[in-house]
Amino acid sequence: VKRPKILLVSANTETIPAPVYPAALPILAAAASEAGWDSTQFDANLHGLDSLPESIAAERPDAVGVSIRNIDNTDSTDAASYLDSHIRTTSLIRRRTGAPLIVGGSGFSIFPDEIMRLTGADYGVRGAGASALAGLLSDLAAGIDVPRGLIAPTPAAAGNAFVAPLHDGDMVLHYYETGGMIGIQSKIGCPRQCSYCTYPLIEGRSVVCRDPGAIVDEMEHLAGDLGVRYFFFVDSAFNISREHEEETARLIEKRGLDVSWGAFFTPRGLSREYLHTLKRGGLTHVELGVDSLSDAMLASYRKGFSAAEAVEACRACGEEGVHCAAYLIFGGRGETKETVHETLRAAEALDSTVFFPFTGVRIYPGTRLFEEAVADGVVERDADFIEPRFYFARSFKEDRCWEVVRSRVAGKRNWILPEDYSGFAPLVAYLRRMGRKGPLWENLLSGGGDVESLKKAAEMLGGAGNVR
Ligand code: B12
Repeated sequence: VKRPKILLVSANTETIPAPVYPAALPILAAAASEAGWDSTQFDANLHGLDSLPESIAAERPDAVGVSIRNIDNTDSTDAASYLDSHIRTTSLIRRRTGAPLIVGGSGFSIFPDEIMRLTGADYGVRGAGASALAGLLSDLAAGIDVPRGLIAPTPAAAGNAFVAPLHDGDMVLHYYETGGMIGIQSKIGCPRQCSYCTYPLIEGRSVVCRDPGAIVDEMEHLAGDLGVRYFFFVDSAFNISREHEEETARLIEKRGLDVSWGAFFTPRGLSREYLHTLKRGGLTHVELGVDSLSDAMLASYRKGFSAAEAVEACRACGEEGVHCAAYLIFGGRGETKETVHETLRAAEALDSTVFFPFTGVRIYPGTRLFEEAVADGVVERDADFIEPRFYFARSFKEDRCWEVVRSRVAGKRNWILPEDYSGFAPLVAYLRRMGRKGPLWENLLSGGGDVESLKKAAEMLGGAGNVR
């Protein structure tokens, strides 16, 4: 019997700050396989959207799944929207095949109704997609007339949210070469309360941890068969369930995997002991969602930790010899000249932490910030939020605080402003050509001005890489 086939398309073409492996595709491929379907993975970066018509003609799929990861770049200083490109992709698919069109993804999950309307997709899956896709494909193969629209994830979905991803070797190698890492998932869900954040909308608030054995099996497979030595845990926040994380790290160590990895962390509980255990299991890079080092602002964002805890976490990383980066947001609700200075003062003491400052907070419907922004008269409730809109505290703009930040951090190697990204691109490209893996931001600390001095700096850093 001929098995039905699904073409899985990653529509993402963004390559800044780095090309990001579409971790959804191998998961969806595994889900399709469980439902008795074959799959082919198509990646807009690797294969190019121009060749999508050929792939459709060659594969003659019985269904097409499109993964919509990004809607916009959430950068208020240089806003980009990807929506038109996604709509072009789905219309192209529509013109070339009558097969059911299924959409999903993290970006999709924030604006499911709007994207269903804009793409005219037959089916949409909000949140974790494996079980929902497997269920839908089984029904379609059985000839069941599934009503078009959003598929509500079944309550059982969380329980079997994890399948063993079916990686496409070419795709893994492409992203490992260009982006220096492969994304892997260890848990789904985020119970935290950050006022502006979409993660609970995408993944839900209840946390489901994946079996550590399965996580490490996947790493072992990617390391052994494809030579992947650097991973990024794509969990909303990695340190949510301490025992699970330590068990995973111990297992990596026990199996003797020669791998390094990074992840997003929240400062609370980032003790030296905990970091030490993770480091023994390969942790090299901690990326902290700090947002601010002013207690007033941390309370406004409902971050659930204090400025002192954030500073302590950065120090603990330094003391354990783990690279540490902190993301900051300036200009959110309640930001004033004083709170900006508080953050800058506290950051000054942390010269081995790399800071990535952003301004303004992207307002998403369904978040607490959305309600606050409406109440404050910053936005109209029924405005179109798929177009990026940002919350800026009035006094932040009036007091020209971003200029204050820029002038205070000018010349500091450990501050990377959004406008610096393009300047560092040659150094990053150079380090990648030398085979360096990982996020590389720790090397930016020693970067210089023009391309030549960047290259010299890169040479001085040596080719050994940050891979153990
Ligand atoms: C980890 C992460 C990063 C890391 C990636 C590291 C790496 N090497 O992989 C880094 C820091 C590099 C990063 C960068 C960016 N990110 Co980011 N990132 C995330 C995060 C936390 C997880 C993404 C992930 O990989 N999840 C795991 C995979 C397996 O899940 P998934 O892709 O969602 O797929 C599942 C479901 O969505 C569904 N699904 C997906 N596709 C499909 C398709 C079909 C047909 C079906 C049925 C189901 C389905 O099933 C999958 C399996 O369960 C999300 C937030 C979140 N919690 O989702 C933001 C998120 C995706 N990022 C976002 C953004 C904006 C960016 C940047 C543009 C930010 C910037 N200006 O730098 C860049 C873009 C980079 C790029 N080249 O694309 C936004 C996108 C929303 C938006 N506003 O557009 C998100 C949602 C965060 C947010 N602000 O809300 N990111």
